[in-house]
Amino acid sequence: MPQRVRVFFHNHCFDGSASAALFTALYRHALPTPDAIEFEYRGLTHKVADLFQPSEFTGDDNAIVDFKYSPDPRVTWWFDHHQSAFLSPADAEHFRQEQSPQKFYDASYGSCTKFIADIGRERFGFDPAPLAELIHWANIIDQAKFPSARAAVEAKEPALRLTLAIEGSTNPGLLQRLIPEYLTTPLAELVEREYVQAELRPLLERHRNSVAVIEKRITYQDGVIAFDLTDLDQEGYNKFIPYFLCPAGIYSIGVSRSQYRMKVSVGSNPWNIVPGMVNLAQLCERYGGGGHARVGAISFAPDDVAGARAAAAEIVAELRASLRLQHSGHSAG
Ligand SMILES: [Mn+2]
Repeated sequence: MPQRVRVFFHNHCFDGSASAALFTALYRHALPTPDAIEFEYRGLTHKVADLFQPSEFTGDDNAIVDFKYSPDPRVTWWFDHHQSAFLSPADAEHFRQEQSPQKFYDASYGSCTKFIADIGRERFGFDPAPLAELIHWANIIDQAKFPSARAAVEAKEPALRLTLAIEGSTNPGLLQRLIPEYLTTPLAELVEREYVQAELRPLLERHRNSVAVIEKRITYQDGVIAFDLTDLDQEGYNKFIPYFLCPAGIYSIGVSRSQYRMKVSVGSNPWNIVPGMVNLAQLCERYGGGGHARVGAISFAPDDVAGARAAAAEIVAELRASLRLQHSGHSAG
């Protein structure tokens, strides 16, 4: 009877899929068996409740990679690097108590793929060198460490094309094919395969269209980029587009519409950091939103275009004023 291994991974994520591939290679190395091993890949998505369907843990081994911890005893392997890896303090305690030699957590890693590679080498004598390309790109993509906004938006590198397909595709068959092929095929060759190109063509067209639309709408003044897409269906545009179109921009504020909300996105240009940047999480919290220091967002009801626009206008004015203060040397520090 073949050994059945179920690998649960962070869906729609390059690092999640690369982690599933690294784990597959590590498992084959760590548990060599004369029997065939069948790997099954299941993508997991963040949502409000019921992250895991316990009925899904049906493998002889069940592994979770690049995703939250589950205390379910049927889960036999776990790797994660997210800040918020545990759904509850009880889960964190469960992980500490169990001290499993097959469950690993380190939030200092930029990608779970690199984490699995390093643990594999240190603990299991696994050689990740043949997968160096995959590890390299997972590390860049998961930390958004692109050399420029142009590189991020033009997505010419095979790994960035694959990311566009992985993040945008709704076809679960895509990653079920890609993950095992990562182990045998260079990314430049993978991206040219017809099943990848079929996903990529419409997504690339949508991506180019959103660059063109944002270019028409964009205004720039005093370091701040602003645009309004509330009359369009432009959900999920690439967040680096404003800085590609306007590299001098320090902050960008976009108002856009999705099925469930009006959204004000407040971001800063990773390639144009200035001293004394405003904390965007705190700024967004004042409007009931949140985020990180460098990028935040605020949600409004789907019909509250006026509220979203008013908040965006206030934020644009406040951020412009903060930069003018700095220029005139009266920074409050
Ligand atoms: Mn990750």
